[in-house]
Amino acid sequence: MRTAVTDTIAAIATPPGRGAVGMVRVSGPLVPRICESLAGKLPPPRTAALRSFRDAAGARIDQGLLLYFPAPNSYTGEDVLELQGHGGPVVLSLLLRAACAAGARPARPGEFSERAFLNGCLDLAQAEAVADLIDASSRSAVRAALHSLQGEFSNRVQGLLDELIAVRADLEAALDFADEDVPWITPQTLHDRTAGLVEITADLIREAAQGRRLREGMTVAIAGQPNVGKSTLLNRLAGAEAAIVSPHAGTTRDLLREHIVVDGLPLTIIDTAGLRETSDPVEQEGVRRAWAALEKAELILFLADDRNGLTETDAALLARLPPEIETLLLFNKCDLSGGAPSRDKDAQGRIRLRLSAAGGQGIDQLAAEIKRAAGFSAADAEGLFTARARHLDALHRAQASLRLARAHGARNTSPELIAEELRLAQQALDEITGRFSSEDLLGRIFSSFCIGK
Ligand SMILES: Nc1nc2c(ncn2[C@@H]2O[C@H](COP(=O)(O)OP(=O)(O)O)[C@@H](O)[C@H]2O)c(=O)[nH]1
Ligand SMILES: [Mg+2]
Repeated sequence: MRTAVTDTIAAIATPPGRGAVGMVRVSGPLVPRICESLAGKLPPPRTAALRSFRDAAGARIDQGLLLYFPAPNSYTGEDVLELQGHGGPVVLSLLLRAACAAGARPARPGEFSERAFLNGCLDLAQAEAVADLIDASSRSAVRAALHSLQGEFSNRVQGLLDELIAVRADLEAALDFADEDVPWITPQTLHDRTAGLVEITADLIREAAQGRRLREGMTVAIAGQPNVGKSTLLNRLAGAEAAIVSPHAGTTRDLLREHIVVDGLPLTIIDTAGLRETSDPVEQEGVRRAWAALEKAELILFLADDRNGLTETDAALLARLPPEIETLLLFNKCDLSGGAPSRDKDAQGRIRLRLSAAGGQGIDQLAAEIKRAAGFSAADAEGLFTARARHLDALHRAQASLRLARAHGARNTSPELIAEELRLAQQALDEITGRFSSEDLLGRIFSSFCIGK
């Protein structure tokens, strides 16, 4: 926690460009002095006052509303001043310059939120949710970011930590008083409680993974031989004529990317050139790019023509796809084959769907499978919170330690080993809320924020 008084920072908090209103925000101990210099004496706390804003030489810059939030009841936990003027870039930069002439310095990106974190107004996961809310690309993402900002994710992590700390305390007590023959915690209880912790962590990981999808989306690549209907499928999913569709094989050469949202899940769909041997150098380059895109995708939609089923060429292409990436087998043009839309699995357990990209039959089922592959269920989208790769990484490390603790317990190994794994699990969880964090991590997180936030 920060104890020393810091310097005073200022920034234009509204986006660059022209707007009806613009805001300069100032935070730190010099707020009273800066207010005096720019806009006269401090107004009553949290009450809007109409003032003239002046530069260091006393010349009027603008007229607008002034708001004062005394510490600690402000966003940063410090004295905060907000000057709401007219939203012109020159007006706002003159105001910022006047604030700096009176003793402030320009804020770094995310520095207001960093101060809020350091002063204990927000934990790290909440501060990150501020940025997520600003960057949210869909309604569900907004709602989830707000849940995280209000502390729902942090509270879940804290609940897990509370139980973990309780187990550690009982175990440490048992270790300290081992000679006194007091049954502080039986091996069975210890095992049951660590097993319980593993379960809670697994639930949290599942929900956090969904929250991460909401924030970061998923990349889905469409692959297959020429003419099977890849571009038609892209257009169908995007609801627009994005890609050229033609009966002429080899039409698509460049990668085409469309950003769409399916029930709140943001997706980047990539249409690729049909995979085949060709002597045309431009098409060859398209095929090379197609393979490169498939390597990087998080889900592959492999299309085949339902009239032919899976041909030998299809099977050979499928065998070349990266095995670690989930692939859905789509049998397209079911309107021509006469087959009804359907879903089943092949011998390797891959999901097979029969559909028509042109007619739209079976597309709902495809959307449902894409959501499933993303670990996304609209059913609990209401209670979702946003999460980041960093959070998932910490949860996975905590889970690995808890599993080891459980395994040690089952094998009756020394309790010291269990205690050590529990300690590591706690340390990983503390990274999420920032109770245990390095300067380096903080720098990385806050530098990705906008200026003035
Ligand atoms: N009848 C029918 N035709 C389709 C369907 N999907 C695509 N096509 C047609 O198949 C041809 C090739 O489609 P296109 O999307 O360009 O295939 P791509 O080469 O895989 O991108 C075009 O004439 C499309 O109109 C479908 O579901 N039903
Ligand atoms: Mg195409």
